[in-house]
Amino acid sequence: MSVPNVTFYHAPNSRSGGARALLEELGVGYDLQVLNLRKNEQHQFPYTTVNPMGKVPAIWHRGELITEQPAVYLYLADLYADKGLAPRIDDPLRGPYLRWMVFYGSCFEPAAVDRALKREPAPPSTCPYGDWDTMFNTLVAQLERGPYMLGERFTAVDVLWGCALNWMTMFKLVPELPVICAYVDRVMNRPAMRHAMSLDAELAAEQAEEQAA
Ligand SMILES: N[C@@H](CCC(=O)N[C@@H](CS)C(=O)NCC(=O)O)C(=O)O
Repeated sequence: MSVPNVTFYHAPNSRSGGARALLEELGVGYDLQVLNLRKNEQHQFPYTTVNPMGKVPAIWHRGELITEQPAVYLYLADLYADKGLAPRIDDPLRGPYLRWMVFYGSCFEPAAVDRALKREPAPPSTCPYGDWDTMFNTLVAQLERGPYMLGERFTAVDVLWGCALNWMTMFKLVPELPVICAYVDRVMNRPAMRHAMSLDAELAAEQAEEQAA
């Protein structure tokens, strides 16, 4: 059954880059709507009527809004299930797939932000990620099983983590452990990922030129 294209709201050099990379990995059509974050378009009409949070990535599809990176990735990979980037519900890998998608948003990002801002986290028993070392060591142990997050199988969760760890290591927000660097290289050097990154660089250059004009 053919589905209508998703409308994808994107800004270059932002968290929506990974969602675009997933669309490229899936090899599907999408209607691209570009926002210029430097012009604050995300907090102005008409985008405020699309996503009142003023954040990207966002998707509109079949009259509904999808936001938050793990939800966007889960939605797209399931929407195009025939592309094989999401373990199905009867696959034993479905559980770990969901776990690592959600771990990203509910443990890793809050921990990385607290750490980057040198903020005192909540006590481990109430903190959503426990403490940095436990969270980070849990992530590293999973990556060490490799070559991908779920083992031999490349899935949408690798697009999320590959892109995130690429940024985080670049900005020294996460230690550049050999296992992390090797994982990032493995994911980011896939042809579709490289293509998505070059599309993003083009968009960023266009926006920079516009700004300078
Ligand atoms: N919880 C959101 C966070 C998205 C987010 O923070 N996006 C940033 C781009 S990296 C953004 O849109 N910032 C624009 C702003 O807040 O003004 C998600 O996981 O998708």
